[in-house]
Amino acid sequence: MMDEVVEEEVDEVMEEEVEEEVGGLLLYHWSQSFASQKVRLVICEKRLACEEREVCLPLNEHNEPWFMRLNPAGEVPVLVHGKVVVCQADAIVTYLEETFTGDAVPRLLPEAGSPYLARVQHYRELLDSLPVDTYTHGCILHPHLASHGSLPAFATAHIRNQIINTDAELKKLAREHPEMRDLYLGKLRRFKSKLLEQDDLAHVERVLEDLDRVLDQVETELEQRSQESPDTEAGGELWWLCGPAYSLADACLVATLHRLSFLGLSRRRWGPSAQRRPRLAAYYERSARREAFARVLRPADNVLRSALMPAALKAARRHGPRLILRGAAALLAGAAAAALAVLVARVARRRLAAAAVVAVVVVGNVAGRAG
Ligand SMILES: N[C@@H](CCC(=O)N[C@@H](CS)C(=O)NCC(=O)O)C(=O)O
Repeated sequence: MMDEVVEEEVDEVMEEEVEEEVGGLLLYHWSQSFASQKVRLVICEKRLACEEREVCLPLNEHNEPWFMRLNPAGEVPVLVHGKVVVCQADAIVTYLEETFTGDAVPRLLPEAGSPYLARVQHYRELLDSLPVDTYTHGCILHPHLASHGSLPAFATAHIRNQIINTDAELKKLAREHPEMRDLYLGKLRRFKSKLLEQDDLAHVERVLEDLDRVLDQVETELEQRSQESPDTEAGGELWWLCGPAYSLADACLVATLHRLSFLGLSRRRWGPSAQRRPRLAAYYERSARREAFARVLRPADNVLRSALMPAALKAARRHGPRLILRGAAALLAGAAAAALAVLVARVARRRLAAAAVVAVVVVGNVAGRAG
């Protein structure tokens, strides 16, 4: 794995973009990317001002050379803070926690020595160990695994096609950018081995069983919290996964639960229809009322963005230049035609005038001769 925090001169391609951001935070992300969502939840919970730029995964923008130069793995999210570039969601979150420590910035990691620290770290690691891409792509490749996803069928089909086309896309990029050939071919190898797993139904089912075991552990932990919480009697259950304060572990858990719900994997796992894990159901409901959830995970256009926007952008990108060229050609042709018409008219006018003069002279001569 590459260095996660790169503290060096960012290369020339980025120079312009970074310069205007010195002192500020800039996050390259994709709204439907799980790793990006986790980081954005943390940024929002910490109330940090951060400019965001979308890197459209369905349009393969993450594989474009400018982005690969920023993160050679070609993955979102990437955080740029002045001249510091941080890749990997977990490293970004740790960087933010260690860098922004003012009194006005909520802490999401308990202080060293706090009895809650080990618990938060345990759940961060446990939740991060779940291979989200396996069950996300697993549900897209084996739709029967999910019961009620938010992705419409055409979007699922679109993503499936994109997964299938990745192989050809990466090979094409490797041919077109020989200086980055090894990066693209390395990515292709990683992609193929992941795809083999995602395509293997038994493997995806095993991953879902692991997920269930983690959710059971979370349910037990939440049960413990509700017994510790002084407000349980009043129906408050104000504590979070690891203690009284919302933590990085909560951001991981909330993003995971949202992803399961988005994919259609939640109804069998918690809530009234599942009739199991009531603590988890209550926890998710309460989490969904947080501002960060509304800002990051609930934008009504999320599905549209992931499914329709890329197609529209692609069409604009593919046909846009042609349309602009056609428009420009039409304008040029029109201008040329107009100029030609004026010229012809002028010449014609001169010719007409000349012809008229000749005619007058001739007529005059004839008349003179006749007179
Ligand atoms: N380990 C990385 C994983 C990031 C990751 O897998 N990002 C996905 C989106 S959630 C991505 O960019 N996928 C595009 C690709 O791999 O081509 C992290 O935690 O940041």
